[in-house]
Amino acid sequence: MKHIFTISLLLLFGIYLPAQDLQPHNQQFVRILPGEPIDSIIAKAAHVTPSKKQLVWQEIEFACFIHFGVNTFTNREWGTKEDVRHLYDPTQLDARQWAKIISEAGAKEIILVTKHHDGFCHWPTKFTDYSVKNSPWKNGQGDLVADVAAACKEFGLKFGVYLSPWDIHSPLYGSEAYNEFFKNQLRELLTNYGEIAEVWFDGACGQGPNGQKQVYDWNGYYEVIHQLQPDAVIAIMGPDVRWVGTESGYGRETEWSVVPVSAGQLAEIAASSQQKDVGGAFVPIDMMQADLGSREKIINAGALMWYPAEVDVSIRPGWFYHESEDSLVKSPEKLVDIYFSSVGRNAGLLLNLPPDKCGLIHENDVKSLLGMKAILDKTFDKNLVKNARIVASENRDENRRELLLDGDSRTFWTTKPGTKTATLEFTLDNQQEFDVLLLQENITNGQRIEEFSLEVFKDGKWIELTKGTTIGYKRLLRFETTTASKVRLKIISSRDCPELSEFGLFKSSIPVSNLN
Ligand code: FUL
Repeated sequence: MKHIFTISLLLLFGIYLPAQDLQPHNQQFVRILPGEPIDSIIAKAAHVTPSKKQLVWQEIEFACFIHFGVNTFTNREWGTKEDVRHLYDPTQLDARQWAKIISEAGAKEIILVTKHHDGFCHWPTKFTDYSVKNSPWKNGQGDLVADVAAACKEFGLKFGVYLSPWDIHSPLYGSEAYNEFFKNQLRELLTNYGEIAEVWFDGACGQGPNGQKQVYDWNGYYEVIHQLQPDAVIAIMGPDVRWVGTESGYGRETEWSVVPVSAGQLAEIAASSQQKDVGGAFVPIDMMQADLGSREKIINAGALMWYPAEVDVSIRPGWFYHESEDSLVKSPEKLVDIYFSSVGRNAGLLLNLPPDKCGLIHENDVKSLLGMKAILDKTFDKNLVKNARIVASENRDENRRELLLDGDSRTFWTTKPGTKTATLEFTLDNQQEFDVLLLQENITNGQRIEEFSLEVFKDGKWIELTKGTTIGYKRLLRFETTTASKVRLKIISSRDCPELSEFGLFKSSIPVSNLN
């Protein structure tokens, strides 16, 4: 009896029975006990892992946002309650042009703004007349959501929807009826347009037409998504993907996908992961803090969860198209810098392209985007260590170290159980010139590495070239161009056995000093 009681207590508090050597299990959420020893907390943190859909999302790496709407025609960033549907009349709108360029740029997903804060709907919704069906575009016969969904399918892209909870137009806004209206809109989007990979909820919550603010039924919104598109991640105001904290395009140098959440939020977390009732919006942490997941942060947590970062940024200063910004499109070099500082810092990149009044992505934007792609393709064309001989300080399995160079982020090298530091020496057939380091961790078993450095062997001694903290799904570091035939990666600190899936050295196709 006493045993049963102890076992249920242990299970209740997320302690794992000593089936084998007290190793924590991999899971997306884990509780921390009051007074739990630090080593045990760190071991748990090392085994917090992405859900299946979070993993699929992470591997997308690069997605594009499309902000197009009545604001495109009124030249505004945020609409007003003024009815401007008569202005929505793109003459050459071509969602295929968007998808073609976006897939050529190497992105894997489009997230379309289906309704911004102004309330104008880009599909012929049954629930309001403030939509494309009452605009001049295609004499009210158009459906932008259907066009983009079809174009994504044609070009092999995933499709996501942004639906603004804040609605300046709806007379229902500020009442319980609005939540029903919003859920009905979600149901239309999640039923009629095929597979949806991501639902993006904005945090903005302003006043509606009556000056009222809405109390959002987040729980109800999540339920609709879980029911209709269980594989879709819910981003920003949701449990699967977090906002990186700025709209600058730059993630943190130390970016943990395992973050602390307070004990008070445990019930909500458990419920949301099981797709049950949750209370408020799922925003467990202040996403603007500089440090989210260091040891100091996690040892005081009530629980830990896998909650990866998304970096959203526009190719222009604004999210919507403004002719006055045609000369302010970010350069290819700037976009490359953003890529290195988002995808290369363990985050997903969501780059916004705002189509112009004709309904096309402007030529300046296309030029920059494809310019970025050309630089990245040339840079990452050849892993210069591809045929290197590898000597590891320790291998769990002799053959596995070759997996570091196989281009597959799900195969990995690791150390023997218990070993948390390591060195990996790569010897090349001849001298190579390089200035970019690529590292990937096998996140299917968690994010663990806390500190590493890269050294080159020159004039009979090892010299440090660069160093970093977190790796996660992907880490890219640039440094002064160096020529060498022998390099060494040092894993200085890790929360459990380091599991590295990829190692690469490249030569940037543009000077590394000239990237801003
Ligand atoms: C913000 C919105 O207010 C902006 O207009 C834009 O949609 C951006 C992605 O999110 O919160």
